[in-house]
Amino acid sequence: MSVSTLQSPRADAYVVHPERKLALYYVVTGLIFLAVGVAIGPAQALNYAGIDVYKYLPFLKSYYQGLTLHGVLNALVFTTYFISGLLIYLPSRELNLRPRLGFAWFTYWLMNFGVILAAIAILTNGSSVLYTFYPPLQGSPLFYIGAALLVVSSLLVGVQTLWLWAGWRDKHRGQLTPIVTYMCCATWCMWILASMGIVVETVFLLIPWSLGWTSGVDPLLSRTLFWWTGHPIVYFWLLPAYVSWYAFVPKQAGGKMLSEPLTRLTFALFLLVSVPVGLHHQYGDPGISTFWKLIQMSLTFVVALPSMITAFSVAASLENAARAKGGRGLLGWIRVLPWGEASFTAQVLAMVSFIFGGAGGIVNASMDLNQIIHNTAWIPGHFHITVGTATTLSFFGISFWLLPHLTGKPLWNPRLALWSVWTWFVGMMVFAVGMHWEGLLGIPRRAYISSLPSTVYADGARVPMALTGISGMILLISAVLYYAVVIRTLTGRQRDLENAPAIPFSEILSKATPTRFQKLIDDLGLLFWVGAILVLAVYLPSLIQMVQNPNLVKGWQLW
Ligand code: HAS
Ligand code: CU
Repeated sequence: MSVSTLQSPRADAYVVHPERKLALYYVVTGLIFLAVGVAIGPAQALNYAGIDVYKYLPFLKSYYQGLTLHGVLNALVFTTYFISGLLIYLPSRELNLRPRLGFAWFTYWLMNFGVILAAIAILTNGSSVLYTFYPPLQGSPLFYIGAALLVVSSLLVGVQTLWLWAGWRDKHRGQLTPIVTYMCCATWCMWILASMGIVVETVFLLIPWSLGWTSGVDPLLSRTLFWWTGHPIVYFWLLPAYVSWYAFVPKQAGGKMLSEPLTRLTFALFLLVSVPVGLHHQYGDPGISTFWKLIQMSLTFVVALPSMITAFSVAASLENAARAKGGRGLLGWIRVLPWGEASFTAQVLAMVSFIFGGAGGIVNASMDLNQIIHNTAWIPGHFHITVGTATTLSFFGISFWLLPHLTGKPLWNPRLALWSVWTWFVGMMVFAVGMHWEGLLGIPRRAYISSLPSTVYADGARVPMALTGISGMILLISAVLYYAVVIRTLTGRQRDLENAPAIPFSEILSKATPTRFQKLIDDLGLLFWVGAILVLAVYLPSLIQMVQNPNLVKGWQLW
């Protein structure tokens, strides 16, 4: 693969940087899918308030069709587009190298094709299998082919980014990879290792099964392969937000990234230990030995460490910025941070939500506590303050500078943008309180409870149910505000690419030097293989046992 170096003095214009357009298409397409997914959200929240609005939504055949659309579009589709655009664009700008555009656009259209197939399958009510698509629920082949294409095209974006990096390394032997590129490439390497489970599951088990080529499928084997990917996918969603928290938010706060070596160590740890932990989603599954569940539980606690490092180092970089501006006191410095800036505020509120999301994650990971909350409303409570806020609100914050940067059009109504950010944060926090609480009262997740008489589930749950319903309304308002800002920004007439906001790369307080250790963790290929060996070591014993004791079932369509 050849890469061309860009030397023009007009380094910021469209002609010189056609990859801007690519990133813009990815990001905007992702936001369009999110708009549809988010629009269904209030109906989900009202369900958990005991109010059934599904009967008024004639285009949805069931609660489960709505929930499938909501989960697939928000958690799988929006994230993959946004991340693909961002994580190929940032390294290409930092390294000043252009990706192969023909191939890059092919990948974009392949992703669209996959999503359209899956969308047809869901919209025609052929695949209300929810975003985890556990067998024996059986969707249409289009759904699984579409999902596989979505994953494969994201992998192709990753490979293109790694090619760019390899091209840079060839010309800069002995140097450490620039930090943003390092973070992006580590994320892509992690995703390549992570996605193997779902690729094997869809290609070898689910597609042949849904086409009727095999007599049945083993639910346990499929679920295990799913969670091989299903846990680390959460870091595929989180790490791009971390890229911004480490590399851009300090600059937006008026400060610097604290420590480059620590940042690199964090991402190296994620590459090593994100994947071999998926069994913490299967503590309740029979047929997997407790020994391997405990090993993966322990590794789950290890993978929380780089997030704890992140909490301290990002907070320190904010404190540093605030004190340089005259902030005083134990916590008084927080006041002088730029709370008037929507992009900054979105991301810091996303961080605050993640303090609670992360704490809940530790509860989930503890095998004994997990028994109390597994499959209850607690779980959606957990993931709306992780992927729904830590990730999504960070992406909103990023979009507030990225869209003007990519289009040359100024952000429309920054005040409204700020309102959208606060309402999203408040809405999600209230939702999380309501759902965690409902979960503790034993209300199951993914249940059409509003169709039942309230005496079945609502005793003692009135307050959390009310909170959940209210949060859905707050989030609806927030989404309207956010999309008003996005649409008016994109349709604005004024365009000045040359003076568009630059990518807010932060300066670094403590830079990494090419010591032996730093060179070692700069070798992402080596870390990838060490990570792969660890994954195989903790998964193969369970997988081999499942393959040797197949328990095939035919498909069910319960909707
Ligand atoms: Fe999770 C279930 C465990 C993180 C998403 N998780 C889910 C599901 C989703 C999800 C979608 O062990 C549901 C899947 C399904 O449908 O069944 N999760 C964890 C653990 C972590 C964790 C240990 N989860 C995430 C992230 C997600 C996510 C991130 C999305 C992006 N999760 C579980 C488990 C289950 C689970 C079990 C299965 C439960 C079951 O029974 O089904 C850890 O990675 C968390 C570590 C995080 C921290 C917090 C660090 C805090 C930071 C913020 C700092 C704040 C600052 C602000 C700097 C230790 C970095 C300062 C403020 C100023 C004002 C200055
Ligand atoms: Cu997990």
